[in-house]
Amino acid sequence: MKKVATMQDISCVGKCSLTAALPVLSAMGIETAVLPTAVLSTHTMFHGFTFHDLTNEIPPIMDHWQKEHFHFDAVYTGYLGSIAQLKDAAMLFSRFGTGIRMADPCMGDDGRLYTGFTEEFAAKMADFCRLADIIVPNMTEASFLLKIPYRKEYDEAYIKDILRRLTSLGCRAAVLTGVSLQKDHIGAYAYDREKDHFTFYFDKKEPASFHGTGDLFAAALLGAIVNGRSFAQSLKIACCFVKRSIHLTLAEKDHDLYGVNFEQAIPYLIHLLKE
Ligand code: PXL
Repeated sequence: MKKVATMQDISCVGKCSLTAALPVLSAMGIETAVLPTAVLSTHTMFHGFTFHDLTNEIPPIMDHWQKEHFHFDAVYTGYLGSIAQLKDAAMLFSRFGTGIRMADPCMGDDGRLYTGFTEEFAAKMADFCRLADIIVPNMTEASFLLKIPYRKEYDEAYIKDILRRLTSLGCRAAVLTGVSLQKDHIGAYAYDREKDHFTFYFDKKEPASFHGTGDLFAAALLGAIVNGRSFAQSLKIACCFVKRSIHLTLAEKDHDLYGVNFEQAIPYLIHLLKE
């Protein structure tokens, strides 16, 4: 059985980070070890959330894992709350990153950093991305990683340039999420620096965007890769899964904005993986 270890927070309500990654990877038939970085009452888009930092727990957990000689086919980081945790994430990669190392540099959306993040953190995140094989930023995160202004309008040449610059940080491949080159289409565009090869997947845009879709995308992408799917197939699987989750959410009359209905898209995800 394939094994993945993922390091990110637990937001008790609000479907993102570990509460999204864990069910997705499990559904894809992958044993998933978790390294929780913090416990929050909700994710940070709610007002008044509680936050209990677990930074001090991370090194002893890794020490124990090492004593037990645990091995993972992939290690992957999501939302990290501090510069100290970026150092621990680097440690996770150096101690357990013999397989695939993926970093999802969660820190912003819609041109802005999430509550609690700074440009200093973004610069340190860019340093950390050097250690990964694959990074999966959205357009906002890419602009903060590269210290360039966020653009809402762009063309394909711009996306290719951004992807080349992202891999120049030191990672092998970069996947840009939330790319829209045609008004009614959205998808992901990727670049593999070693093969000097671009790949993409686009589909018709659902008429709303939601919180937590980046986390679901990253988990499904990695799950497909760990299951032996090609980079291009994995991109398609992750995009289709997220699109279906949004679609199912919008079909619910009283849906809210704090997370998508990915649970009922899980059978479809399993179907995509078997295709
Ligand atoms: O979806 C990314 C994410 C993960 N974890 C927490 C968050 C967010 C986005 O806001 O607040 C705690």
